[in-house]
Amino acid sequence: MANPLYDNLISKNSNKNTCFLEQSGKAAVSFCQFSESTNQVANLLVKYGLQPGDRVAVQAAKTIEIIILYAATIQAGGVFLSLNTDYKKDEVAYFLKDAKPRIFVCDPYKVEDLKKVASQVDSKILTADAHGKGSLLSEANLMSKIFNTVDRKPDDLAALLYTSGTTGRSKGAMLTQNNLLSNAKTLKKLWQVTKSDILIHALPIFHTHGLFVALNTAMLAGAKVNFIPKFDIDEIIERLHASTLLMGVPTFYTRLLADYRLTEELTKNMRLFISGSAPLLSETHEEFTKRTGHHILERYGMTETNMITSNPYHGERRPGTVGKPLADVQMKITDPETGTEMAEGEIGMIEVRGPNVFKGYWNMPDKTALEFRKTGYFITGDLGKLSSDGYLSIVGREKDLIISGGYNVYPKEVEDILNELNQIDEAAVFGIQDNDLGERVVAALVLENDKNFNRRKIEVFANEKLARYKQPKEYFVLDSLPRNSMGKVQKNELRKRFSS
Ligand code: MLC
Ligand code: AMP
Repeated sequence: MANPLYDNLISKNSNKNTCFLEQSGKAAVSFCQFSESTNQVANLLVKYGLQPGDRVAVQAAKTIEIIILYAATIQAGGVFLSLNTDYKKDEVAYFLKDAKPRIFVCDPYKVEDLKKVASQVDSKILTADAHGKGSLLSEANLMSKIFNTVDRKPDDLAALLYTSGTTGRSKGAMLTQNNLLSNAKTLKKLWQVTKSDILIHALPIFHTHGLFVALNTAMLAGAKVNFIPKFDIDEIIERLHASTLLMGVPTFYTRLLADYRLTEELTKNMRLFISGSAPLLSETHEEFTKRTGHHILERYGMTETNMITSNPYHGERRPGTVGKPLADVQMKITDPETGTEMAEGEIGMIEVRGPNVFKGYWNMPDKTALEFRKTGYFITGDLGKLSSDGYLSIVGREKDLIISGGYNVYPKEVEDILNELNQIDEAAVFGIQDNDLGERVVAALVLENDKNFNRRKIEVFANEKLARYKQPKEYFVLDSLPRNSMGKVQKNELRKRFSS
C-alpha cells in the first residue's frame, strides 16, 4: 500500500538537499527539512485526533508552514481544505459547518470570532500568523520527526475546495489523490518542468491555481519555489532575472506590462510564462511578446476538473485560445440542452471527462448528479468552440459568474446580502470590463419607496458579510431593473448600459 500523492510529491523527490522553498525574510527550506517538518506536523494532526478522511481546514496567510500543513495532511491521510484569507466570519462559519473539519488552523486574531462555531462542529483550533508562528508550529516542534505515512488509495479524497455557485451556496469539490496527481504529472510533462526550474509563486494558496497547478507540479519536478506572499510588482521584477517560470492570472501580465522595467533583458533567463483562471486578452498576449520575446502559454481549468486544456510548449501558442485538451483529458463541445456534440466551429457547452475530474460535491449528491452526464462527462458551464486544428476558444459562460482578477464571484451570493438591507428593494449584481481585473463587480439597485440611497451603510454591511473581492466597487440606483417577458433580470442590458 502507499499514499500516491504524498509519495510522488515528497518521498520520491529527487532534489533532497537543495533549496526547495524560499520566502523573503526566512531561511530557505530544503526538501529534507521540509519533509522532517511535515512528519512533525503529521504527528501533531494525529495527536489531535485526525483519522484518514478527516478534513483539515485552514484560513491563514501564505507561509511555508501552511505548505508543510498541506503536505502533512496528505501524509496523515487527511483532506486539505484551504479558505480565502479574506473570507469574513459568516463565510468561514458556513464552511466549518459544512465540512466539519477535525482541525481548523487560523490566524490567532480570528480565534475569538470562530471558536464558537469550531466547537459546535467539534473542530480543534490551531493557529498560524502571517509569519507562520502560532500553536501549529510551536506544538509541532515538540513532535517526533518520524512518521509512518498513512496508506491511501488513488480514489480517496485529498482535498476539498469550495467553489461558489449560481444558487449562492458554496459547494465543496471533492478532489481525490489521483485527480491531483494525474494532473500534476500531465502538466509537468507538457510544460517540461524540471529540478532546474525556479518558479516565482505569487498566487494565493487557497485555490487550484496556486496550490495544485503551481505547487504540485513544482514539487513533483523537484523545482525550486520562490514564495511571495501576494502579487508584488517590485518583488516579481526583482526576481525575474534569476527565475525560469511564472504562473499567474491575466492581471499579473497587464500589471507587468504597465511597468517600464519589464524588458527582454530582464526576462532573458525565463523559460515559461503561464496564464490561466480568467481570459487573457489577445492584446495582452501580443504586447507581452513584443516587449519580452516570450509567448505567454494560456491554459484553462477549474476547481472541479483541475486543468483541462493548454497551449503547447512547442508549437503555436495561439492568442485568444486556451489550446488543446491535455493528453489524458477528453473534452467535447455540446448542445447545452441535449448534450449532443456540436459540429466543428460551433459554439456549445464544454464538457470534460478524465482522471482530472472531481468525485462530486461534498454532501450534495443531487447537485452532483445534475452536473454530470450519464457518460461521466462533467458539464463545465463554460461555452466554447473548437478550431479545425483543435484549439479551444472560450467564448462565454452559461453560468452567471463574474471573474474579477481571477477570483470567481457569483452574483446571487452578493445580491442575497444586499437584499437583506431594508433600504434596498432589489439588487442585480453584474460584471463590467476592467482594465486591471478583467471584470469588476458592480450592482444596480432599486430602493424601497420611502428610502434614500445610503452608500456608506451598504458598504459597511457588505464589508462585514463578504470578502473584499466580492464587494461591488460601484452602485447604480435605478427606478426598476430591466426584465425580459419571463420576468428575468436582463444583465446583458445592464452590462451594456453601464460598461461605458
Ligand atoms: C484584491 N482586491 C480585489 C481583488 N484582489 N478586488 C476584486 N477582485 C480581485 N481579484 C481588492 C483588495 O482587497 C483591495 O481592496 C483592492 O481590491 C485593491 O487591491 P490590490 O492591492 O490592487 O489587489 P491585489 O492584492 O494586488 O490583488 C489583485 C490580484 C489578486 C489579481 C493580484 O486578486 C490575485 O492574486 N488573484 C489571483 C486569484 C487566483 O489565484 N485565482 C485562481 C482561482 S483557481 P481595498 O478596497 O481594501 O483596497 C481557478 C482555476 C484555474 O480559477 O483555472 O486556475
Ligand atoms: P474556479 O471555479 O475558481 O476554479 O474557476 C474556474 C473558471 O475560471 C472556469 O470555469 C472558467 O470560466 C474560468 N477560466 C479558467 N481558466 C480560464 C482561461 N484561460 N480563460 C477563460 N476562462 C478561464
